[in-house]
Amino acid sequence: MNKIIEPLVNVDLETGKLSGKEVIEVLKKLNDLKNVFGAEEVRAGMDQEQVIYEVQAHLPIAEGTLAGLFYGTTIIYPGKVGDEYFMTKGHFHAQSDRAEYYWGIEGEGMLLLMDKDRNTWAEKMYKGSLHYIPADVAHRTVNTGDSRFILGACWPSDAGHNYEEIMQNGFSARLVEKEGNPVLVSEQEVGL
Ligand code: S6P
Ligand code: ZN
Repeated sequence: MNKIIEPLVNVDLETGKLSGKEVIEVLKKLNDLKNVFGAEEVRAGMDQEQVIYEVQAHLPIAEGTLAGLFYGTTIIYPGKVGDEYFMTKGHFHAQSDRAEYYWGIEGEGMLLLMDKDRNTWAEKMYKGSLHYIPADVAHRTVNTGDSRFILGACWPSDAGHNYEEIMQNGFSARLVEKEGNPVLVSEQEVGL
C-alpha cells in the first residue's frame, strides 16, 4: 500500500524498442510469408531465412481478455519481392469490430486498409503520423523506404487476429514500386 514502484516495461521513444518484463518477440522470415506476395515464385527463390519484420509486444493480460489493451512495436526491413515492397501479413481482428491505433516511429511506410466490401486504400506513415484503424477494417503495413520502417500499435486485448481471410483472399490492392515511387495497384490491374 502507498508504495512507489518502477515501471515493468520501458519504451525507447526513438526506436520504439520495448524492454522489460512481459514483452514477447516474434520474427517473420520470408519462409513464414508463403503466398503473401503477388510474385510467389520470386519469394520462393529468395533467401528464406531473411527476416522481413519483427514484432515486440507488451501483453500484460491473457489474449482474449475483455476490456484490456495491448501495446506493440513492429519493425519492417526494407526490400521487395519483385516490385512489391516488404510488408506484414495483415489481418482483420477476430472480433472484427475492434479498432486499433497505429503511429509512425521511424522511416517511411504505408498503412494498407481494406473494409469488408474489399475497398482498399493506403495512408502514408512517417515519424509522428497517427492512424485510427476503424472496426471491421483489415490492416497491413508496408515499408516503402530504403531503411527500416518502425511503427507503434495499441489494440484491445480481446481483438485477436483473423489471418485466414487475408491468406485466402488477400487485399484487393498491392503496393508496388513504379519508376521509383509507391503505387497502389488494384487486383483487376494485376490479376490478383
Ligand atoms: C496487432 C497489430 C500489430 C501487428 C503487427 C504484425 O493487432 O495490428 O501488432 O500484429 O504489425 O502484423 P501481422 O499482420 O503479421 O499481425
Ligand atoms: Zn490489428
